[in-house]
Amino acid sequence: MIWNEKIECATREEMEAIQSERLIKTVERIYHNVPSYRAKMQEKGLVPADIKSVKDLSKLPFTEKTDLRDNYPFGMFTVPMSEIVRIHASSGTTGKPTVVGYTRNDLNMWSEVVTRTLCMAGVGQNDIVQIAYGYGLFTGGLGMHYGTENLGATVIPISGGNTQKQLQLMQDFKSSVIACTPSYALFLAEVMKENGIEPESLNLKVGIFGAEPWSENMRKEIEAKLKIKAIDIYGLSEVVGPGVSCECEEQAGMHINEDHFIPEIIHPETLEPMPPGEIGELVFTTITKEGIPIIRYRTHDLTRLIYDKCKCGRTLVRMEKCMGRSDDMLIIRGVNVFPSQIESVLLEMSETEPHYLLIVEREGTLDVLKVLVEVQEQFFSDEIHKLEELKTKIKNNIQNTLGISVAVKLVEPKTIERTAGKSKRVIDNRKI
Ligand code: DLL
Repeated sequence: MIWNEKIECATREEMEAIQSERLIKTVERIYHNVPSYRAKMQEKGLVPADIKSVKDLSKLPFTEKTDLRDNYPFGMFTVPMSEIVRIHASSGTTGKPTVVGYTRNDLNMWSEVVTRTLCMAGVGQNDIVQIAYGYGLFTGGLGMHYGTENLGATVIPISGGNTQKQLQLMQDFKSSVIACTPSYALFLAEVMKENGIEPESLNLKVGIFGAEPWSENMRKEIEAKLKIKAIDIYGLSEVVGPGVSCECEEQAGMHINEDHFIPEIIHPETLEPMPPGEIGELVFTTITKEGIPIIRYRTHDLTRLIYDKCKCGRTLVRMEKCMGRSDDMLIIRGVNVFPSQIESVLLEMSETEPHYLLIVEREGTLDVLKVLVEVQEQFFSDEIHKLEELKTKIKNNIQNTLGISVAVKLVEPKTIERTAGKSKRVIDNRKI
Protein backbone atom coordinates (compact mmCIF):
# COMPACT_ATOMS: atom_id res chain seq x y z
CA MET A 1 0.00 0.00 0.00
CA ILE A 2 1.37 3.38 -0.99
CA TRP A 3 -0.46 5.64 1.37
CA ASN A 4 -3.14 4.73 3.83
CA GLU A 5 -5.84 7.36 3.93
CA LYS A 6 -7.94 5.48 6.48
CA ILE A 7 -5.07 5.48 8.96
CA GLU A 8 -3.30 8.70 8.04
CA CYS A 9 -6.53 10.73 8.22
CA ALA A 10 -8.22 8.82 11.09
CA THR A 11 -9.98 10.68 13.87
CA ARG A 12 -8.29 10.72 17.29
CA GLU A 13 -10.90 8.26 18.60
CA GLU A 14 -10.30 5.87 15.72
CA MET A 15 -6.53 6.07 16.20
CA GLU A 16 -6.76 5.50 19.93
CA ALA A 17 -8.98 2.47 19.39
CA ILE A 18 -6.35 0.93 17.08
CA GLN A 19 -3.56 1.83 19.48
CA SER A 20 -5.35 0.39 22.50
CA GLU A 21 -6.04 -2.94 20.83
CA ARG A 22 -2.45 -3.27 19.66
CA LEU A 23 -0.92 -2.07 22.91
CA ILE A 24 -2.79 -4.70 24.91
CA LYS A 25 -1.41 -7.45 22.62
CA THR A 26 2.12 -6.06 22.81
CA VAL A 27 2.11 -5.94 26.60
CA GLU A 28 0.90 -9.55 26.75
CA ARG A 29 3.64 -10.56 24.35
CA ILE A 30 6.52 -8.97 26.19
CA TYR A 31 5.30 -9.95 29.66
CA HIS A 32 5.28 -13.60 28.69
CA ASN A 33 8.44 -13.60 26.56
CA VAL A 34 10.96 -11.16 27.98
CA PRO A 35 12.10 -11.87 31.56
CA SER A 36 13.52 -8.37 32.07
CA TYR A 37 10.20 -6.71 31.13
CA ARG A 38 8.25 -9.10 33.30
CA ALA A 39 10.50 -8.29 36.23
CA LYS A 40 10.08 -4.53 35.70
CA MET A 41 6.29 -4.85 35.53
CA GLN A 42 6.21 -7.03 38.61
CA GLU A 43 8.27 -4.44 40.46
CA LYS A 44 5.48 -1.96 39.73
CA GLY A 45 2.84 -4.53 40.73
CA LEU A 46 1.52 -4.66 37.17
CA VAL A 47 0.05 -7.56 35.23
CA PRO A 48 -0.93 -7.34 31.54
CA ALA A 49 -4.63 -7.10 32.43
CA ASP A 50 -3.94 -3.72 34.06
CA ILE A 51 -3.35 -2.25 30.61
CA LYS A 52 -6.82 -1.81 29.17
CA SER A 53 -6.26 1.05 26.75
CA VAL A 54 -3.73 3.58 25.54
CA LYS A 55 -4.74 5.74 28.51
CA ASP A 56 -2.90 3.22 30.75
CA LEU A 57 0.38 3.62 28.87
CA SER A 58 1.95 5.82 31.54
CA LYS A 59 1.62 3.01 34.11
CA LEU A 60 4.23 0.97 32.24
CA PRO A 61 7.95 1.10 33.05
CA PHE A 62 10.41 2.89 30.76
CA THR A 63 13.03 1.21 28.60
CA GLU A 64 16.51 2.69 28.22
CA LYS A 65 19.41 1.98 25.89
CA THR A 66 21.12 0.30 28.84
CA ASP A 67 18.31 -2.29 28.99
CA LEU A 68 19.20 -3.38 25.48
CA ARG A 69 22.89 -3.42 26.34
CA ASP A 70 22.27 -5.44 29.53
CA ASN A 71 20.41 -8.00 27.47
CA TYR A 72 23.01 -8.04 24.68
CA PRO A 73 22.69 -9.35 22.07
CA PHE A 74 19.27 -11.01 21.74
CA GLY A 75 17.84 -11.06 25.27
CA MET A 76 14.92 -8.77 24.52
CA PHE A 77 13.71 -10.60 21.41
CA THR A 78 10.25 -12.11 21.79
CA VAL A 79 10.55 -14.75 19.06
CA PRO A 80 12.95 -17.65 18.48
CA MET A 81 15.94 -16.80 16.26
CA SER A 82 14.43 -18.96 13.50
CA GLU A 83 11.84 -16.20 13.01
CA ILE A 84 14.37 -13.37 12.93
CA VAL A 85 15.29 -12.60 9.33
CA ARG A 86 17.48 -9.49 9.78
CA ILE A 87 19.66 -7.91 12.44
CA HIS A 88 20.64 -4.25 12.68
CA ALA A 89 22.74 -2.58 15.32
CA SER A 90 23.33 0.99 16.31
CA SER A 91 26.74 2.53 16.05
CA GLY A 92 27.43 3.20 19.70
CA THR A 93 30.67 5.09 20.21
CA THR A 94 31.42 3.25 23.42
CA GLY A 95 30.72 -0.24 24.66
CA LYS A 96 28.53 -2.77 22.96
CA PRO A 97 26.17 -1.83 20.15
CA THR A 98 22.43 -2.05 20.68
CA VAL A 99 21.07 -4.90 18.62
CA VAL A 100 17.62 -5.17 17.05
CA GLY A 101 16.02 -8.09 15.18
CA TYR A 102 13.22 -8.08 12.62
CA THR A 103 10.78 -10.82 11.68
CA ARG A 104 9.42 -11.02 8.13
CA ASN A 105 6.31 -9.12 9.30
CA ASP A 106 8.49 -6.46 10.94
CA LEU A 107 10.35 -5.90 7.68
CA ASN A 108 7.05 -5.60 5.80
CA MET A 109 5.77 -3.09 8.34
CA TRP A 110 9.02 -1.12 8.13
CA SER A 111 8.86 -0.98 4.32
CA GLU A 112 5.26 0.16 4.54
CA VAL A 113 5.99 3.03 6.91
CA VAL A 114 8.98 4.16 4.84
CA THR A 115 6.80 4.05 1.72
CA ARG A 116 4.25 6.23 3.51
CA THR A 117 6.91 8.73 4.48
CA LEU A 118 8.20 8.95 0.90
CA CYS A 119 4.64 9.66 -0.24
CA MET A 120 4.34 12.37 2.38
CA ALA A 121 7.48 13.93 0.93
CA GLY A 122 5.97 13.92 -2.56
CA VAL A 123 8.07 11.04 -3.91
CA GLY A 124 6.33 8.74 -6.41
CA GLN A 125 6.87 5.81 -8.74
CA ASN A 126 8.53 7.92 -11.41
CA ASP A 127 11.25 9.10 -9.07
CA ILE A 128 14.86 7.94 -9.08
CA VAL A 129 16.05 7.78 -5.50
CA GLN A 130 19.76 7.89 -4.73
CA ILE A 131 20.22 6.36 -1.29
CA ALA A 132 23.40 7.75 0.20
CA TYR A 133 22.75 6.61 3.77
CA GLY A 134 25.16 3.89 4.84
CA TYR A 135 24.11 0.31 4.03
CA GLY A 136 25.00 -2.25 6.69
CA LEU A 137 24.23 -2.54 10.37
CA PHE A 138 23.04 1.09 10.35
CA THR A 139 19.31 1.19 9.56
CA GLY A 140 19.50 4.19 7.20
CA GLY A 141 20.47 2.52 3.92
CA LEU A 142 18.49 -0.72 3.96
CA GLY A 143 15.50 0.89 5.70
CA MET A 144 15.11 3.52 2.99
CA HIS A 145 15.95 0.95 0.32
CA TYR A 146 13.06 -1.44 0.87
CA GLY A 147 10.55 1.35 1.45
CA THR A 148 11.57 2.93 -1.85
CA GLU A 149 11.33 -0.37 -3.73
CA ASN A 150 7.94 -1.00 -2.15
CA LEU A 151 6.79 2.38 -3.43
CA GLY A 152 7.86 1.38 -6.90
CA ALA A 153 10.36 4.18 -7.39
CA THR A 154 13.81 3.39 -8.81
CA VAL A 155 16.50 2.83 -6.19
CA ILE A 156 20.16 3.70 -6.67
CA PRO A 157 21.72 1.82 -3.71
CA ILE A 158 24.99 3.74 -3.72
CA SER A 159 25.37 3.87 0.10
CA GLY A 160 27.37 6.62 1.83
CA GLY A 161 30.63 8.25 0.79
CA ASN A 162 32.46 8.23 -2.55
CA THR A 163 31.35 11.76 -3.30
CA GLN A 164 32.66 12.01 -6.86
CA LYS A 165 30.76 8.87 -7.79
CA GLN A 166 27.62 10.24 -6.09
CA LEU A 167 27.80 13.28 -8.34
CA GLN A 168 28.57 11.29 -11.46
CA LEU A 169 25.59 8.99 -10.96
CA MET A 170 23.39 11.90 -9.98
CA GLN A 171 24.16 13.44 -13.37
CA ASP A 172 24.12 10.27 -15.48
CA PHE A 173 21.14 8.52 -13.88
CA LYS A 174 19.19 11.76 -13.38
CA SER A 175 18.42 11.12 -9.72
CA SER A 176 15.38 13.13 -8.63
CA VAL A 177 15.65 12.35 -4.92
CA ILE A 178 18.68 12.21 -2.64
CA ALA A 179 18.48 10.52 0.75
CA CYS A 180 21.39 11.17 3.15
CA THR A 181 22.30 13.02 6.32
CA PRO A 182 21.81 16.81 6.11
CA SER A 183 25.50 17.39 6.78
CA TYR A 184 26.44 15.15 3.87
CA ALA A 185 23.97 17.05 1.67
CA LEU A 186 25.90 20.23 2.40
CA PHE A 187 29.15 18.48 1.60
CA LEU A 188 27.71 17.28 -1.72
CA ALA A 189 26.76 20.89 -2.49
CA GLU A 190 30.29 22.00 -1.71
CA VAL A 191 31.89 19.38 -3.96
CA MET A 192 29.38 20.16 -6.70
CA LYS A 193 30.51 23.75 -6.64
CA GLU A 194 34.17 22.77 -6.78
CA ASN A 195 33.41 20.62 -9.79
CA GLY A 196 31.50 23.40 -11.52
CA ILE A 197 28.21 21.47 -11.43
CA GLU A 198 25.23 23.83 -11.37
CA PRO A 199 22.32 22.50 -9.28
CA GLU A 200 19.97 23.56 -12.09
CA SER A 201 21.73 21.14 -14.43
CA LEU A 202 20.66 18.21 -12.26
CA ASN A 203 17.26 16.54 -12.00
CA LEU A 204 17.14 16.68 -8.18
CA LYS A 205 13.91 17.92 -6.64
CA VAL A 206 13.67 16.48 -3.12
CA GLY A 207 16.08 15.53 -0.35
CA ILE A 208 15.10 13.14 2.46
CA PHE A 209 17.40 14.13 5.29
CA GLY A 210 17.68 12.77 8.80
CA ALA A 211 19.67 10.66 11.28
CA GLU A 212 20.99 13.80 13.02
CA PRO A 213 19.56 17.09 14.27
CA TRP A 214 19.54 20.02 11.83
CA SER A 215 18.14 23.50 12.22
CA GLU A 216 15.65 25.46 10.09
CA ASN A 217 18.53 27.63 8.93
CA MET A 218 20.40 24.57 7.77
CA ARG A 219 17.30 23.62 5.80
CA LYS A 220 17.29 27.02 4.08
CA GLU A 221 20.97 26.66 3.27
CA ILE A 222 20.56 23.19 1.74
CA GLU A 223 17.46 24.21 -0.22
CA ALA A 224 19.25 27.24 -1.65
CA LYS A 225 22.45 25.42 -2.52
CA LEU A 226 20.92 22.30 -4.05
CA LYS A 227 17.71 23.95 -5.35
CA ILE A 228 15.53 21.23 -3.84
CA LYS A 229 12.89 20.78 -1.16
CA ALA A 230 14.59 19.48 1.99
CA ILE A 231 12.39 17.08 3.95
CA ASP A 232 13.12 15.96 7.51
CA ILE A 233 12.83 12.24 8.30
CA TYR A 234 13.24 10.83 11.79
CA GLY A 235 13.77 7.41 13.26
CA LEU A 236 15.88 5.31 15.55
CA SER A 237 17.01 1.73 15.34
CA GLU A 238 15.47 0.71 18.66
CA VAL A 239 12.02 1.68 17.33
CA VAL A 240 12.49 0.54 13.71
CA GLY A 241 14.94 2.83 11.84
CA PRO A 242 14.04 5.65 9.42
CA GLY A 243 10.31 6.07 8.88
CA VAL A 244 9.11 6.52 12.44
CA SER A 245 8.06 9.98 11.29
CA CYS A 246 8.57 12.31 8.34
CA GLU A 247 7.51 15.72 7.10
CA CYS A 248 4.92 16.07 4.37
CA GLU A 249 5.28 18.69 1.66
CA GLU A 250 3.95 21.33 4.09
CA GLN A 251 7.23 20.96 6.07
CA ALA A 252 5.35 21.70 9.25
CA GLY A 253 6.41 18.93 11.62
CA MET A 254 7.00 15.23 11.10
CA HIS A 255 3.93 12.97 10.95
CA ILE A 256 4.42 10.01 13.26
CA ASN A 257 3.23 6.62 12.02
CA GLU A 258 1.32 6.30 15.26
CA ASP A 259 -0.64 3.20 14.32
CA HIS A 260 2.73 1.46 14.85
CA PHE A 261 4.62 3.74 17.25
CA ILE A 262 2.85 5.57 20.08
CA PRO A 263 4.63 8.78 21.07
CA GLU A 264 4.60 10.45 24.48
CA ILE A 265 6.39 13.53 25.76
CA ILE A 266 7.77 13.33 29.28
CA HIS A 267 9.65 15.70 31.52
CA PRO A 268 13.30 14.56 31.23
CA GLU A 269 13.87 14.83 34.98
CA THR A 270 10.56 14.08 36.71
CA LEU A 271 9.67 11.58 33.94
CA GLU A 272 6.03 12.66 34.24
CA PRO A 273 3.96 12.93 31.04
CA MET A 274 3.82 16.55 29.82
CA PRO A 275 0.64 18.29 28.64
CA PRO A 276 0.09 18.29 24.85
CA GLY A 277 2.17 20.94 23.08
CA GLU A 278 4.90 21.19 25.72
CA ILE A 279 8.55 20.52 24.88
CA GLY A 280 10.07 17.48 26.54
CA GLU A 281 11.65 14.13 25.89
CA LEU A 282 10.13 11.91 23.26
CA VAL A 283 9.23 8.36 24.31
CA PHE A 284 8.02 5.61 21.97
CA THR A 285 6.10 2.38 22.41
CA THR A 286 5.97 0.04 19.42
CA ILE A 287 2.66 -1.77 19.04
CA THR A 288 3.09 -3.99 16.00
CA LYS A 289 6.67 -5.18 16.22
CA GLU A 290 7.29 -8.90 16.75
CA GLY A 291 11.08 -9.32 16.92
CA ILE A 292 11.79 -6.77 19.57
CA PRO A 293 8.77 -4.77 20.69
CA ILE A 294 9.77 -1.91 22.89
CA ILE A 295 7.79 -0.25 25.67
CA ARG A 296 8.16 3.44 26.57
CA TYR A 297 11.61 3.77 25.04
CA ARG A 298 13.35 6.96 26.14
CA THR A 299 14.82 8.51 22.99
CA HIS A 300 16.40 11.47 24.82
CA ASP A 301 15.36 13.56 21.80
CA LEU A 302 13.65 16.82 22.69
CA THR A 303 10.60 18.01 20.80
CA ARG A 304 6.89 18.72 21.13
CA LEU A 305 3.82 17.06 19.63
CA ILE A 306 1.23 18.84 17.49
CA TYR A 307 -2.20 17.21 17.43
CA ASP A 308 -3.95 19.61 15.00
CA LYS A 309 -4.92 18.40 11.57
CA CYS A 310 -2.19 19.27 9.05
CA LYS A 311 -2.85 21.35 5.93
CA CYS A 312 -2.06 18.20 3.92
CA GLY A 313 -5.17 16.59 5.39
CA ARG A 314 -3.35 14.06 7.56
CA THR A 315 -4.32 13.77 11.20
CA LEU A 316 -1.28 11.69 12.24
CA VAL A 317 0.25 13.55 15.16
CA ARG A 318 3.30 15.63 14.21
CA MET A 319 6.55 16.07 16.10
CA GLU A 320 8.45 19.29 15.70
CA LYS A 321 12.00 19.29 14.37
CA CYS A 322 14.14 17.87 17.19
CA MET A 323 15.90 20.71 18.94
CA GLY A 324 18.58 18.39 20.26
CA ARG A 325 18.98 15.57 22.70
CA SER A 326 18.69 15.90 26.44
CA ASP A 327 22.12 14.28 26.64
CA ASP A 328 23.57 16.60 23.94
CA MET A 329 22.56 19.67 25.84
CA LEU A 330 25.63 21.44 27.10
CA ILE A 331 25.52 23.20 30.41
CA ILE A 332 27.99 26.03 30.16
CA ARG A 333 28.41 28.01 33.35
CA GLY A 334 24.88 27.09 34.34
CA VAL A 335 23.27 28.00 31.00
CA ASN A 336 21.63 25.31 28.88
CA VAL A 337 23.02 25.41 25.37
CA PHE A 338 21.93 23.32 22.42
CA PRO A 339 24.34 22.95 19.50
CA SER A 340 21.38 23.68 17.19
CA GLN A 341 21.04 27.21 18.65
CA ILE A 342 24.63 27.99 17.77
CA GLU A 343 24.14 26.45 14.35
CA SER A 344 21.22 28.81 13.76
CA VAL A 345 23.27 31.88 14.66
CA LEU A 346 26.14 30.83 12.42
CA LEU A 347 23.92 30.06 9.47
CA GLU A 348 22.22 33.43 9.67
CA MET A 349 25.53 35.10 8.95
CA SER A 350 26.62 35.39 5.35
CA GLU A 351 30.35 35.35 6.15
CA THR A 352 30.49 31.87 7.61
CA GLU A 353 30.15 28.39 6.15
CA PRO A 354 27.71 25.90 7.69
CA HIS A 355 30.61 23.83 9.01
CA TYR A 356 31.45 24.23 12.67
CA LEU A 357 32.73 22.40 15.71
CA LEU A 358 32.04 23.12 19.37
CA ILE A 359 34.73 22.32 21.90
CA VAL A 360 34.10 22.57 25.63
CA GLU A 361 37.06 22.82 27.97
CA ARG A 362 37.41 23.38 31.67
CA GLU A 363 39.93 26.09 32.42
CA GLY A 364 40.46 26.11 36.16
CA THR A 365 36.92 26.00 37.48
CA LEU A 366 35.40 27.73 34.49
CA ASP A 367 33.80 26.10 31.48
CA VAL A 368 34.85 27.58 28.17
CA LEU A 369 32.95 26.98 24.97
CA LYS A 370 35.05 27.35 21.84
CA VAL A 371 33.29 27.73 18.53
CA LEU A 372 35.37 26.79 15.51
CA VAL A 373 33.74 27.97 12.32
CA GLU A 374 34.80 28.07 8.71
CA VAL A 375 34.91 31.44 7.02
CA GLN A 376 33.63 31.75 3.46
CA GLU A 377 36.34 31.89 0.83
CA GLN A 378 35.59 35.49 -0.19
CA PHE A 379 35.72 36.71 3.42
CA PHE A 380 38.90 34.90 4.26
CA SER A 381 41.49 37.63 3.91
CA ASP A 382 45.03 38.28 5.05
CA GLU A 383 43.96 41.40 6.84
CA ILE A 384 43.97 40.51 10.50
CA HIS A 385 41.70 43.37 11.52
CA LYS A 386 38.94 42.17 9.17
CA LEU A 387 39.03 38.70 10.67
CA GLU A 388 39.09 40.17 14.17
CA GLU A 389 35.98 42.20 13.34
CA LEU A 390 34.21 39.11 12.09
CA LYS A 391 35.20 37.17 15.19
CA THR A 392 33.74 39.88 17.42
CA LYS A 393 30.55 39.94 15.36
CA ILE A 394 30.08 36.17 15.77
CA LYS A 395 30.85 36.37 19.49
CA ASN A 396 28.28 39.13 19.92
CA ASN A 397 25.60 37.36 17.90
CA ILE A 398 26.02 34.19 19.96
CA GLN A 399 26.06 36.14 23.20
CA ASN A 400 22.87 37.97 22.23
CA THR A 401 21.08 34.72 21.48
CA LEU A 402 22.39 32.45 24.21
CA GLY A 403 23.35 34.89 26.91
CA ILE A 404 26.81 33.39 27.36
CA SER A 405 30.18 34.44 26.05
CA VAL A 406 32.08 32.02 23.87
CA ALA A 407 35.55 31.94 22.35
CA VAL A 408 35.45 32.02 18.56
CA LYS A 409 38.13 30.62 16.30
CA LEU A 410 37.86 31.25 12.58
CA VAL A 411 39.26 28.54 10.41
CA GLU A 412 39.93 28.28 6.69
CA PRO A 413 37.24 26.91 4.41
CA LYS A 414 37.16 23.11 4.15
CA THR A 415 39.28 22.42 7.21
CA ILE A 416 36.60 20.97 9.49
CA GLU A 417 36.19 17.28 8.85
CA ARG A 418 33.25 16.21 6.61
CA THR A 419 31.56 12.85 7.08
CA ALA A 420 29.29 10.81 4.88
CA GLY A 421 27.22 9.73 7.88
CA LYS A 422 26.29 11.45 11.12
CA SER A 423 28.44 14.49 11.82
CA LYS A 424 30.19 15.06 15.12
CA ARG A 425 29.81 18.67 16.10
CA VAL A 426 30.59 18.68 19.82
CA ILE A 427 33.76 17.67 21.63
CA ASP A 428 33.33 17.88 25.37
CA ASN A 429 36.76 17.62 26.92
CA ARG A 430 35.39 18.14 30.43
CA LYS A 431 34.36 14.52 30.80
CA ILE A 432 37.73 13.07 29.91
O1 DLL B 1 19.56 7.49 12.64
C1 DLL B 1 17.76 6.14 11.77
C2 DLL B 1 17.60 7.06 10.63
C3 DLL B 1 18.28 6.80 9.46
C4 DLL B 1 16.76 8.13 10.71
C5 DLL B 1 18.12 7.62 8.36
C6 DLL B 1 16.57 8.98 9.62
C7 DLL B 1 17.26 8.71 8.44
P1 DLL B 1 20.02 5.63 14.97
O2 DLL B 1 21.37 5.47 14.36
O3 DLL B 1 19.55 4.62 15.93
O4 DLL B 1 18.92 5.65 13.85
O5 DLL B 1 19.99 7.07 15.64
C8 DLL B 1 18.80 7.57 16.21
O6 DLL B 1 19.40 9.85 15.64
O7 DLL B 1 17.45 9.21 18.55
C9 DLL B 1 18.03 11.07 17.09
O8 DLL B 1 18.84 11.53 18.16
C10 DLL B 1 18.83 11.13 15.80
N1 DLL B 1 17.95 11.44 14.67
C11 DLL B 1 17.46 10.60 13.74
N2 DLL B 1 16.72 11.29 12.84
C12 DLL B 1 16.73 12.59 13.23
C13 DLL B 1 16.15 13.80 12.74
C14 DLL B 1 18.85 6.52 12.77
N3 DLL B 1 15.43 13.85 11.62
C15 DLL B 1 19.00 8.97 16.70
N4 DLL B 1 16.36 14.94 13.45
C16 DLL B 1 17.72 9.60 17.22
C17 DLL B 1 17.10 14.93 14.58
C18 DLL B 1 17.50 12.67 14.40
N5 DLL B 1 17.68 13.84 15.06
